[in-house]
Amino acid sequence: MESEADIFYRELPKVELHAHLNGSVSFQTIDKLLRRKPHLNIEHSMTAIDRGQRRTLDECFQVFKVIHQLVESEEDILMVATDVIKEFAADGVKYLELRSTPREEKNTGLTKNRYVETVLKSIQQCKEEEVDIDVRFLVSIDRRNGPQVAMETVKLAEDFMLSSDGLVVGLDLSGDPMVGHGRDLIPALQRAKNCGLKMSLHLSEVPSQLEESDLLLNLPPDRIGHGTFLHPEVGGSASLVDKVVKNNIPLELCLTSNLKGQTVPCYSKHHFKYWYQLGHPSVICTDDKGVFSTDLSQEYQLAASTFGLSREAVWKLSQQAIDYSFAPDAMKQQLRQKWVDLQPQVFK
Ligand code: 6MZ
Repeated sequence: MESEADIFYRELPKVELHAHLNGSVSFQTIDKLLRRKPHLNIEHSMTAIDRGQRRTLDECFQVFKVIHQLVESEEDILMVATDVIKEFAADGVKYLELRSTPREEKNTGLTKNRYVETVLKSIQQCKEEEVDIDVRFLVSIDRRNGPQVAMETVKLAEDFMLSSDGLVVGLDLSGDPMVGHGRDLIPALQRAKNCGLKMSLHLSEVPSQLEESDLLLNLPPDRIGHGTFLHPEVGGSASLVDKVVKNNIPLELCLTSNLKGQTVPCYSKHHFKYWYQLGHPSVICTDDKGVFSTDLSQEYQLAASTFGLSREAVWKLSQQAIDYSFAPDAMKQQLRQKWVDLQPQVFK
């Protein structure tokens, strides 16, 4: 049964800015995919990390490979994206920025173009069904695939930014942080910036990436994913922090993901504390709600209980996230109004 606190966090209107599509697939949707593809011999334990379990980040990336085997046709993508959007809406998320890496699948004839079109179709269908959520899309570059694919991905994102009626707003740089070097991706990212794509970059998700983070911060990005090892207390540097602060770059922080992926030792040592105490723009996000068996309400509740945040402080966090989104100004205004309208009900 839901406690009074559970209800508060679910009813709290929320903004999700860091959600990878294939990492967000729920247990229920995985079930439907498994039934479609019994020949793959995949089990639930291979697609999610349960409560209390932890894996190395490397093992987390193996999980994505398994999910990719299950999601390989337009039909799969449409179902997965639609389910994910509706689940976020049911969790009280009013604005969602979904991100995903366009994939080509020889087996099913899927192309990268069709991949993006299919995600956009699911966003449009949810809108037509009046699901209570606004969704925008970020095209992901998987750093593993190198500079040439990164440049192609930027061009793809650029085309869709111009033709998707505002649904594609930007670019994400993600993928296994141990593979490749950000230096090689600078030309592609610079091009993205020049053509007006908003940019969220995974930065310092693992230790010892000071040089790469410094280079990427010079772009500068519009938001940072994780930034776990940027600050000096964990081997980062004052000059990196300085760049983030001077450029006022919001951080997307994902507590459970970092704990389960073992890049932070425990919740109380999560870098949320450092940045929050600094008064720096920080947004609570899920990263991969399916893989890490969580949702955004739980993440807010976890941040509040770990760091002693009052309900008013939690409200402020969720409200400020609107400012850090890549939504157009008119939509930000509508969202702010929604928060005003919902406040009496949430604090009843
Ligand atoms: C870096 C991550 C990630 O794109 O197929 N991804 N990249 N760090 C993380 N922290 C755990 N979690 C997910 O969704 C899955 C892909 O998102 C990226 C990886 O590239 C992964 O393959 P899509 O929808």
